Amino acid sequence: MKLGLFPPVFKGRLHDARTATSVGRWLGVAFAVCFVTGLVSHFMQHPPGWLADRVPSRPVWGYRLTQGLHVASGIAAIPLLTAKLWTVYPRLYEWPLVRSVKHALERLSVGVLVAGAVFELATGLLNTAQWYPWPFSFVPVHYAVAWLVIGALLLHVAVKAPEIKAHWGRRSPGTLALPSQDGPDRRSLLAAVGAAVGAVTLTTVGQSFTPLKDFLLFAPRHPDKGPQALPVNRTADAAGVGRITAVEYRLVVAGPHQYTLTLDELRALPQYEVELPIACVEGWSKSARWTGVRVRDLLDRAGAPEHARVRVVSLQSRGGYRVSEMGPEHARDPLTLLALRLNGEELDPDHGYPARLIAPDRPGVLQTKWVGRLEVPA
Ligand SMILES: Nc1nc2c(c(=O)[nH]1)N[C@H]1C(S)=C(S)[C@@H](COP(=O)(O)O)O[C@H]1N2
Ligand SMILES: [Mo]
Repeated sequence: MKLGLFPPVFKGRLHDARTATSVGRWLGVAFAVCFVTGLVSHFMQHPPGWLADRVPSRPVWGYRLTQGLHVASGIAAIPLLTAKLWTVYPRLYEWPLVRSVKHALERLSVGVLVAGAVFELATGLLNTAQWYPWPFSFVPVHYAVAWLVIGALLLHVAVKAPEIKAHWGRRSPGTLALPSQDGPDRRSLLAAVGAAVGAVTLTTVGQSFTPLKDFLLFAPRHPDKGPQALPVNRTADAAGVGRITAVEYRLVVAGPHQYTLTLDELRALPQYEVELPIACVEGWSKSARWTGVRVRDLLDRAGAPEHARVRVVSLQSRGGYRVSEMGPEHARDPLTLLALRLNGEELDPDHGYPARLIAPDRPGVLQTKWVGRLEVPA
């Protein structure tokens, strides 16, 4: 390329619409899965009023599946997006920069799409590593930009519909004769991208899909590492919860008939055992055996109405996760426990000793540890 010549000439092949379509449709699938599972996660954590009393507690593995898919599809999208950007980057040098108002808007929407997509994948990936090196609050920003990306993506697909249609099938139509010698190269590129997706998936998905845990390479948390073979997101020390002793511990159940229980009294109530996962929003999940008292039994004794919502309050004095709320589906579920034991032992302090909430189909962040109060509106 001669100096000063603009725009540059791209002699490399595969920077064409057919390659862009081939990679783009898989990227589209990854984004669609990621967006829908992200919405599920958002609404389970922050249900709007009309949903708050209806958040389902079944299937028990529901959130584990959707959040596992959310993180896996986001990670798979990284090599796909990289390949897609490589395919189309010569368009950056398109000249003239803008040909019409429509063209300007189209380029602008692609700019929003690329910037938003890179932002979502980067912040999401760092979130799975529990690393928040930015000044804004992750959840609302990640959520808002997701809408921006999906909007720009739908617009992009609509604008490109004719080209996508022309290149979707196995063979390109005669009207768009492409150099046929590109076929093998394109297949090699797609095979390489497929291999990259397979590799990043295989080496990370074991953090939530435990049968593949032996292949874990890059995942920040291994499902077997942690006290009582269960990972910990925030330790008792990190949460500022001092050692809580059995003697001083009290559980307050505040409802129409408020009462207080000591740990011995809690242990003397009927105990149930359930097998339920902790499914962390940050991408890991692991099933465990929990033993404790049914929350619904505790609520009945306080005279709580059947449809009451419940606030679960931790002894942790500050931090975003010290309180969680639960609608009747979860509060009345026979599997929802105030757990005292984990895998046959007393809870480790890092798992919420002496008592923590465990409920089916619920984001890990809402499985409150070091529970000191259950509150129902009087
Ligand atoms: N009080 C309190 N409960 C909490 C948290 C917390 O920081 N404080 N972290 C939550 C998060 S993000 C997760 S994933 C689970 C993890 O439970 P574990 O440490 O027992 O595996 O606890 C939840 N319960
Ligand atoms: Mo979490």
